[in-house]
Amino acid sequence: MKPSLQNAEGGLQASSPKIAKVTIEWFSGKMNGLPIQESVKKLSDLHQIFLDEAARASMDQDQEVYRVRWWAPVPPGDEGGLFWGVTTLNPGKVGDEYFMTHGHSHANRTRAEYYTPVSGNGLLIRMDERRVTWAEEMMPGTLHYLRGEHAHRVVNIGDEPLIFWACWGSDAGYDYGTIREHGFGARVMERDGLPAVIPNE
Ligand code: S6P
Ligand code: ZN
Repeated sequence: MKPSLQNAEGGLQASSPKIAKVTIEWFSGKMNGLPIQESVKKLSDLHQIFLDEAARASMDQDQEVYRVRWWAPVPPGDEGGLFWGVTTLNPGKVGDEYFMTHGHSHANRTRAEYYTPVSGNGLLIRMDERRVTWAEEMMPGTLHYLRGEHAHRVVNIGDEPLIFWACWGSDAGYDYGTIREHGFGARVMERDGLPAVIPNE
């Protein structure tokens, strides 16, 4: 017998389903409903991030590299909350280096995160606090648990946009400065037509 959603008076019970304010379209990375926030990173925002800065400076500065859309149901910094978002990272290269996110650590190194791609092909670059750096393949269906103390960056090594969902703590915060200053221990460059993870001397 199906559970009834109606109480004895014919009204809906207090626990009856409510329509969600936010819905997602899993494979396209679309988020519907308010309040969704958005950040767009163009080549102009990524100076000194790629190895060949002269190549980056010579490209169209308005070219979009990636876009992040996220739902912040609680304010940033709220202890114990969760954010849910999606990154769409376009294909492309600066010189021989594949398009990638800026990369960051969480300001609060105890706050972890999940990534899961739904479209495209990429590499997740992770670096621990001793600067030991490694890459994990990202493709639809892979699931990545990012320890709070690991810096993380995503590289698109395919020909299509790389779309991945993420869930992270509202009190994780961002430390971009360390990556901007010291970078990761490796870069992903095209060598003989294939992606190669190359130590960053
Ligand atoms: C947040 C999470 C992602 C990134 C996004 C862009 O903790 O890791 O939403 O913010 O992929 O990368 P970045 O390095 O520019 O923040
Ligand atoms: Zn993160």
